Amino acid sequence: MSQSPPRPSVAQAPCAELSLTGDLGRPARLTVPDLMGWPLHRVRVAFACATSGVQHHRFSGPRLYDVLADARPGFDPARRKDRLRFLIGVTGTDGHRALLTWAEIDPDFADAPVLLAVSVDGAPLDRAGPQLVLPQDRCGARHISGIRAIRVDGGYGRRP
Ligand SMILES: Nc1nc2c(c(=O)[nH]1)N[C@H]1C(S)=C(S)[C@@H](COP(=O)(O)O)O[C@H]1N2
Ligand SMILES: [Mo]
Repeated sequence: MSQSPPRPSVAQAPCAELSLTGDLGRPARLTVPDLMGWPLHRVRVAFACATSGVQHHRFSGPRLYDVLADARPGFDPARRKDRLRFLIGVTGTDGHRALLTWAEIDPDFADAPVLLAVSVDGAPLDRAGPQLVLPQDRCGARHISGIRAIRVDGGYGRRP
């Protein structure tokens, strides 16, 4: 009688970690299991790629806004104008990078339903790392996979 092969242990399948840094009261290192602690949203997305045509995917994950707001960005939450100078830089493990503005995801402004996906098409992203999902984008280029860093930068308000 043959034995079934051992299941991969947690040690053999480490979770990717993303660093959340910048002008934040509570910077953090977050894994996909950590991200599952926020309310999860599901979305079906179609985006056009310049090289491979239209792609369809299902994603689930917390809203980027919820995760970043809990990291306490360095603005006065009562003053809406104070938020407008904040940028959000998102970087993948391969160095692919894009910027969002705070106002793009803020419910008082554009309120874009941007997600930090913890799964794609039903497959968990624990090992690959979370993926940025922007249902409002026609092009796929900002759907950054394998996110390794998010930096929130309010420095644009300083005088040159
Ligand atoms: N990390 C990373 N994410 C990336 C890219 C990349 O080069 N690196 N390319 C983007 C582009 S141009 C597209 S169209 C989509 C493609 O996603 P898909 O392979 O799931 O269809 O991924 C996006 N995310
Ligand atoms: Mo693309």
